[in-house]
Amino acid sequence: MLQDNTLRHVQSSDPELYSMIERERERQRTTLQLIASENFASKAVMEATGTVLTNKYSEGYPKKRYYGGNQVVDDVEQLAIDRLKSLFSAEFANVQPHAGANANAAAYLALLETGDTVLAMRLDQGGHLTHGSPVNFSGRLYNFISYGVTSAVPDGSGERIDIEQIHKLAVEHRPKLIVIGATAYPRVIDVAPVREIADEVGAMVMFDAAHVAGLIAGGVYPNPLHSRAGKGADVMTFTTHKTLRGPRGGAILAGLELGPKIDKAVFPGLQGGPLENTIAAKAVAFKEAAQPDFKGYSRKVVQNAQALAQELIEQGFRLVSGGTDTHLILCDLRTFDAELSGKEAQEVLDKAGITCNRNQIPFDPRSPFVTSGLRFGTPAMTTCDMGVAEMKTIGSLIARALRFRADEVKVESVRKEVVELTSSFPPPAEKD
Ligand code: DSN
Repeated sequence: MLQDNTLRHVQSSDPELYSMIERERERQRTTLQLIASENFASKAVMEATGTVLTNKYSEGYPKKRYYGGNQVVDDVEQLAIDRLKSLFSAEFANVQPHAGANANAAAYLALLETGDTVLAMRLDQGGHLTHGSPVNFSGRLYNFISYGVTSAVPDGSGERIDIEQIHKLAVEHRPKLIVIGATAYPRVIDVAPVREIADEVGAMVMFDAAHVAGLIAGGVYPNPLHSRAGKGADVMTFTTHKTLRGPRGGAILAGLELGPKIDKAVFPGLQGGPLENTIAAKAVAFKEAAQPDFKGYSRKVVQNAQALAQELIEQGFRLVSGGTDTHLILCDLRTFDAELSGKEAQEVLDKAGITCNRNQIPFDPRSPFVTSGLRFGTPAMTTCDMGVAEMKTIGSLIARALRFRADEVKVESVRKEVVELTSSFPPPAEKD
């Protein structure tokens, strides 16, 4: 059953905006959401986001606020902090960052001085803007040196993070910080060899777990704070809305000794008043992620990604690194059709109701705006209860739409099948 109209006040006071929200709701329930960084938050998460907590100013931290009236808000934020520490077995947590980029900015502010040297992954090989891009604050304020992945090899064992290169660059540049973690890297990243390199050169390690935080909570990805080989990352930053399935936002985890520096960097260093309604929704999401069924969900996310990967390979696509062990697939379009760019493929798939994003592949000859790749992810459709059979269907629909992209009737027939498929797998907010 579809949800009741819970937006009746928006509908009566602002019909123009209401119709836009309804159009987006329609889009989300009638198209396939395959953007690797998206998910469907639960009704409880969405309800908490829309509560009276949005009315409160609470600069500072629990029991150390700059405004009165924060007795209840203190309890809410402390609950979120405690649940988060328990979820990741961490000594310290800050739940205030408004986004992943803010979490990274705060971590840099806590750990670095302007001009310090940092090693991080190249954006065009899977990193993130905040990992030192020259158009981002990170690249302007700090001296980032980039590492990448190894070359592709036919058996799929290439395109892995180049640990030898990290070692060489670390010895040469003596960074203060090594950042690991990525936004377009399909394989598990082992923190142990990076920790070893960092210890050799006296650097700290930050793991950007924006994409994989939910997989870590769900037990299908190693916790970077606790490397099996000994000490893990010093700091872990992440977003709460991707695989973790919470509200849009960020968070930071660390050992106790870095806690005060990180708190100071988030506030007053970077942000003003925290969004306590969002922090309440984070608390809901952390509780949900601690339930046994979240482990099953996380396992399915990876199984589904592997099933979709297999189907795409069978349809003639090359996958970066030969496949995936996470929620994410990076697809090289050139073996399927050398003329087809990521930009065109994304536009065709949009028409077919299949939402994904174009992405550069390692050593991409095309620009970041055009690209030779597409990135797919399974967190959102797994939340809708899709399984391996649906992933096979989706892989063949992707191939059909792209193969027959010049034929509008054929693309439209894929669109109709997508509507049919999604009607049996509604997002959680559309259910009872
Ligand atoms: N926008 C995120 C992603 O799609 O991976 C990164 O910030």
